[in-house]
Parts: sequence; structure tokens; C-alpha cells
Amino acid sequence: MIDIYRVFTRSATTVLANGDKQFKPYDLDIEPFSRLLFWTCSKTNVISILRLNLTSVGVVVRGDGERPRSIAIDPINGKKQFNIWNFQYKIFYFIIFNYSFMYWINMVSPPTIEEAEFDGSRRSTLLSLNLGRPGQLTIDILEETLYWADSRLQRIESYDLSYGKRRLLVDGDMGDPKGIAVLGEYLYWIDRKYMVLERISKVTGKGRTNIKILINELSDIYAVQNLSLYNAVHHPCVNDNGGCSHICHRSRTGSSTAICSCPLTHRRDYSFSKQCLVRKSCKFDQFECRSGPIFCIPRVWRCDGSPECVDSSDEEGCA
Ligand SMILES: [Ca+2]
Repeated sequence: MIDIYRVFTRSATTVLANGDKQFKPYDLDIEPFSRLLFWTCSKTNVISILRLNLTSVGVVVRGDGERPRSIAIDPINGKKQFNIWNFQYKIFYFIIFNYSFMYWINMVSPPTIEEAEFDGSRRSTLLSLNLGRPGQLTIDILEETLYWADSRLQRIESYDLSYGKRRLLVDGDMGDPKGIAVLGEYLYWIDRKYMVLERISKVTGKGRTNIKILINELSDIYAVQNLSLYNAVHHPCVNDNGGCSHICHRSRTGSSTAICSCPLTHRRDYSFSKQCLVRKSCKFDQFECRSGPIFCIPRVWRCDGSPECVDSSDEEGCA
């Protein structure tokens, strides 16, 4: 059975209890300003959000054939360049917006690395070529760069989100790379087969060094860095989740305005835009789960032998 826990000093609290084995949490990351925990589930194949006060926000990514696994959250910069064609002067110019974005590995065949805003909107595929078995994804929020370890291709690669540049950092001589983390000038990873913790320069990929050797049963690592006080004070979601009932993120222009959005089970109440309301009905091609955080699922998932509704109501009464 897999639960999600949190630890303060030496006492652990269960954040997500999985007593009836409805979930199989795979990976998680935290957005510290609005205090949201994003997690992927390898059983229901969705991305969900929990508040750190242990209440559920809901599912933000799901779909037919989805397999979201490792996830990385960028709460601060999320700079994204858009090229715009000016018809009058016949030139391209670009503008850079600031987004709060999430990134994840979708283990479809072939695998992809995808991005979306926190509510699953503005989703796009960043990378879909030359990915073997990308296991772990992490983000350097200062340099706006994604890193991942690919156990099948025996590689560690990076992708500069601002300029769309992909780079090979480690090529070969790996056993079973698992956790990966970036801190300061270095990229760290653990190799479960070789039982080592290694590091390289995150920029050049050089200076490969074993930090620790002969560590048994390695599963994951996580690097924690101090957030700047400026970001913490000026982020619009720090106080009371920006007034949002569900998801809060910074406006696209990077201003101090909070933008509220909703999980898939809800819709925006446009008369009070910070509030989300439960969707009242599913579309004609959807099945409505009887209870739980997942409300509507594609109708083809009804009686397909695999429970997608949290209460398994999609698999009840099947012939
Ligand atoms: Ca089903």
C-alpha cells in the first residue's frame, strides 16, 4: 500500500491515506506559495492537487491513454517566449510572459515530456523525440531548465525552457538512474544499480564525481533551496491562496495579481471569479462518477475493467 506522508522533525503525518488502495501515488512536487502538492497516480493515471492543509483541490490532468509519472512544478518564473508575426511591418517579434507551469513525463508510447498551467490548461508537448524510458524529471527554477534521466538510453539530458534548447549532459556508463535533483551549480542523481550518488556540473555536464558510494536501496533524492524573500513576499498567492477557492497562480504578465482557476471537476463562477463551482452535469459522451473527486470520465471507460472513478462506480453493474 502506498500513502503520501509529510514529516516535521521526526513525526510523520499521513497526507493522503490510501486504505482501500484506490491510488498508487508515483511522484509529487510542491508549489510553496499557494501551498499546493501536485501528485501523479500510476493507477488512475491523473495529476491531482492537494492543499498542504490536507484538503483536496482535485484532478487537473486526465484523459484517454494518459500515463503521467514524474512531475516538476515551476512556481516562480516560468518564462515563456512567444513569437508573434506583425502583419504591418512583416517582422517577427517576441514577448516573454511569466507563467506558473507544471511539467511531467507522460509514459505513453513513445514517451513525451509535457507542460500545462496548474489547472491543466494551455497544455502542450515539449519533447516527444528520442526519449527511451525517462524516469525522473526535475526543474532548476533559477535557470528555467528541465533535467531528466533516461534509463533506457543511459542518458541525462536538459532542456532550456526559455530558449527551447536541448542538451546531452551524461551519455552512457549508468546502471539504473532514479532520483535526480539540481542545487547550486550541480546536478545530482542516484544510481540504484551501482548504489552511488553522483554529480556533474549542471551547465557543462563535466566533472562527474561520486559523492557517496555503496548506498543500498536508493529510491529518490530531493534538493531543497531557500526561496528568495522577495519572491515570497511579492507572490500574490502567499496570503490566503490569493483569495482563490481552489488553484492560485501568478498572472501571465508576472504582476502581483492572483489568477484563480479550477480543477476539472469544477468550473469558474464568472460572477465571482475567484470561486469555483462543482460542475453540474457531464457531457453526453461522459460517465458521471457517483462520488469522489473525479466527477466525469469518458464514457468508454465505463465497464472497461479498470476503475477510474475513485469510488469505482464506473465498474459497477457491468455484465
Ligand atoms: Ca473504468
